[in-house]
Amino acid sequence: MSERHEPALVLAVGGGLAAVRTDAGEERIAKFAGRLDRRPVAGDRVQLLVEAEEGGRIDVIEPRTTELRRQQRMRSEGERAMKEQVLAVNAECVLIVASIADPPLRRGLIDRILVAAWRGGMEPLLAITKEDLAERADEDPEVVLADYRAIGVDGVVIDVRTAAGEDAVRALLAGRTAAVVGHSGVGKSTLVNALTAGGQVTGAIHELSGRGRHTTTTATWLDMPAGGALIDLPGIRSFSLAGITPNDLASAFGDIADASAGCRFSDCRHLGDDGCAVEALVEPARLASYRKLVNELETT
Ligand SMILES: Nc1nc2c(ncn2[C@@H]2O[C@H](COP(=O)(O)OP(=O)(O)OP(=O)(O)O)[C@@H](O)[C@H]2O)c(=O)[nH]1
Ligand SMILES: [Mg+2]
Ligand SMILES: [Zn+2]
Repeated sequence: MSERHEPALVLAVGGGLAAVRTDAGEERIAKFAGRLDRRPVAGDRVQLLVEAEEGGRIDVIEPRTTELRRQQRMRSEGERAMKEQVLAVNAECVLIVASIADPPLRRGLIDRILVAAWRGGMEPLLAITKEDLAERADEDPEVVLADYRAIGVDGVVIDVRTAAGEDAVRALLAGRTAAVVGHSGVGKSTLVNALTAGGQVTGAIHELSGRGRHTTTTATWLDMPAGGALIDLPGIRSFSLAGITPNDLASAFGDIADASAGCRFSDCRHLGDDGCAVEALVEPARLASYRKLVNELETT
């Protein structure tokens, strides 16, 4: 069999190898060419050198349309050392998944992912899961949804075990590609499996990700039967904002930006400043999220 290059999509990466699918529909486990200047990520379009019956080598990574990135603190290298991690690429949206309970909903985490999505040029969407556990929760899921809708983030409240929830998320995604992000155990994979009919987990992915019932360890691309795709990501505990400017933050809080028109001083930071109009106009939980993030920006 002669050597040839074929365009392909990266489905999952693990252990220095990638599960890829060629545009001809063939799945292969690929090595990385030594000269690659970055690591392939789920969602990457690549040129695959097909050299044998099986396998292949990723020789070229095509330019990316979007990147979802976060900063990671490197414990081994001291408190201040940060490393950038690319979680998923070429997604059009970021589906933020948060359960209303078990684990409890954390607005701070949602807000940070929002900022990262906007910054990376993706539309953030919100799915609040485990509606069936709402009585145990501190917050009303519909109120959470309304607060985010007020800043232009579309979302749904779902019980992942009902078809109604699946339909609502499908409508939200409208056939697009979304990176699915959130804390561990919120139900990302459960939702992804429902939307991709579960049957998409094929041999190559299985080999690399060991994908099954348990916690997700590798970003994994899965097609939705009616169009679009989901990139199921491992759960994240924290989402550092290092490298994000106050301007990035302002665009993530359009409601605060609007309300600030009434502040006495144009450089008002809305942190209890004299003549601040924001406190009276913005929902307290939103303002608290904003203040927490400003604080964090100033300490990283
Ligand atoms: N009660 C209830 N449980 C759910 C719902 N959705 C998912 N779960 C359960 O929540 C647990 C975690 O679900 P996963 O889908 O593995 O969560 P995940 O977000 O993919 O977790 P990581 O891969 O670790 O990030 C499983 O036991 C699911 O059965 C829901 O709507 N209601
Ligand atoms: Mg998972
Ligand atoms: Zn103000």
